[in-house]
Amino acid sequence: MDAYSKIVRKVLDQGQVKENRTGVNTIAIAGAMFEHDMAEGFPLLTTKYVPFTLVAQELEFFIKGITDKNWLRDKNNHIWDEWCSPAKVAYGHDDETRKKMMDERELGPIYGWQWRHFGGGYQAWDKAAVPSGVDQLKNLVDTLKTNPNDRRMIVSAWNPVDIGQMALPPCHYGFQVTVINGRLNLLWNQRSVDTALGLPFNIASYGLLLTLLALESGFKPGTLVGFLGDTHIYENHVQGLTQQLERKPFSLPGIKTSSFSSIFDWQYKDTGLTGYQHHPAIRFEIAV
Ligand code: THF
Repeated sequence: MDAYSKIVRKVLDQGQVKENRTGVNTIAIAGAMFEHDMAEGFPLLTTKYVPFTLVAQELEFFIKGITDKNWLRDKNNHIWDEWCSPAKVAYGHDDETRKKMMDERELGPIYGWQWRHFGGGYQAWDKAAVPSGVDQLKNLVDTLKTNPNDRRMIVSAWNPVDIGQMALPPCHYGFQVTVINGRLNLLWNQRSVDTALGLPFNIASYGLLLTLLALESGFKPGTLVGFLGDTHIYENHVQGLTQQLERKPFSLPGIKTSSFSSIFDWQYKDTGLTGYQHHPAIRFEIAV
């Protein structure tokens, strides 16, 4: 069984019912680890259709440090839409921040901001403000090229000072890169794991980031590891996942990037899949 299906199986078998802020109960386990050798293919699920373009667009949005969700919407990508409706933005924000987020369609200092401007005093609605802070991604890329044995190649999206201004505190809150025997590995940490809807995207997203970092540095793609915290299945997702587990996986697709010059100039259009065979999509309702 593939690594994703094993996690699904484990949550279904061992999960305990848990209430949470969304009002839809989950079954949850204390934690899990996802591990995949990139030499075996690109880790996109084949037991259902996963829209890779949406994943790649979101990754470009993070890499560029963009926090205006209209950048995604303009590309017909709606995965962050829920996080700018009045009811949802109300969650954890003061009146002024909420109004600004609504007016400006801002998600706040989420992933991309922290990757590129950590600690830089977020004021996205002040168009004159020049972003500052620590460019963690640039530092990581520089270290990969100059001192790849380093064990401090870490990017953190978890910034307690900024959490109150974020549309949603980061689920995957940090990642590390290591180089061992000429292979580049990426390990990510995730506090909360929506197994049906989010996890397939998270796996593909970090698999793509690993691939891009390998291209950037010249190392071979190595192992992708996810350390997963509260790993859960929403009760209204159980039936779809049970059906999905009955499907026989196809062999994994490949991934191909054209005209790569730098991860910082990379665009989602530059990367495509080769030979993506998959079962039909499964509709899962998103809990917000
Ligand atoms: N909130 C919840 N409850 N789960 C999450 O996984 C999640 N994310 C991001 C922010 N909040 C979250 C948003 N990521 C889809 C996929 C990823 C998302 C949000 C939505 C989604 O609906 N995927 C559909 C396809 C959508 C389409 O084709 O337009 C799917 O079937 O996969 C954690 O990263």
